[in-house]
Amino acid sequence: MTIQINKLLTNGKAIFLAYDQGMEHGPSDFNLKNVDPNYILDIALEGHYNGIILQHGLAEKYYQDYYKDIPLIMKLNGHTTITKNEPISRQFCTVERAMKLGASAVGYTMYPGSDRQEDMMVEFSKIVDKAHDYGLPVILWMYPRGKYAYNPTDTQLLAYCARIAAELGADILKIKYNGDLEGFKWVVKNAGKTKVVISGGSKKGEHELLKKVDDIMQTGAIGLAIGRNIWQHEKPFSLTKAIQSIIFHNKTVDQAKKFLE
Ligand code: FBP
Repeated sequence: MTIQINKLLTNGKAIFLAYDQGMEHGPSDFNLKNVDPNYILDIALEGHYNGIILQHGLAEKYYQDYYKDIPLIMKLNGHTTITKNEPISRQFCTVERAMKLGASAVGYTMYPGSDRQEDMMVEFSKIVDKAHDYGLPVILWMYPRGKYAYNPTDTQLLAYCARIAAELGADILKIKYNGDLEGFKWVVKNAGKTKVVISGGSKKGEHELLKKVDDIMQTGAIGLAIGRNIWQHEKPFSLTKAIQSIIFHNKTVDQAKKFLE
């Protein structure tokens, strides 16, 4: 069956809004405004995001008809920072439940370098098998972590992660940018036909963030899956427009900054 990926893209590029940090990091990421999922969904809708990333509980309670124009990317696994064992992110939402709740894609986090890496590879492969039966695209978060990830930002390791994503059938790979612009082209190359998006990371200054977006768009990545930098910002719509101007309209960092004046 054809994978319905075009719904997630604008001219082959994308910006997704991530909001699974409540589980991944806990409430320390939030304030009184952004703790409310409706605040985030409004940013996604009015900011014309290519998708909103949610866990199934929030999707069920908040992703109502009103928001149906934003494609839902359902995160199928997750972990918390409460326990401190060797990194593993387990599946607790099925592809079927994701579809019932209106998902246009499913997402899964893997920690290459963890003692439990193979468990996640097997679990992920079953998800790909099922999701692709329904034509649902699969996004794979690849975050090197754990006892064998000696240097998680190493370019060759990130390229290895990209290759694993391609070989396991991911349609989109979500990975962290390590700041090595030339080297990262090799990472993207290794992903083959798997499209690459970059995660935002913790909140940074506007110039630093826009420069990062500008850099990653030169590596062959198709865009971003970003969370905290947007919904922790006091002007999320202006910042969204600035980032979109680089991703979709090839604007420079200085031109993009005009949206923030
Ligand atoms: P941010 O842009 O806020 O970094 O979100 C991207 C993301 O991948 C989220 O989907 C996820 O919750 C978080 O980062 C996990 O980050 P980490 O595991 O590095 O703490």
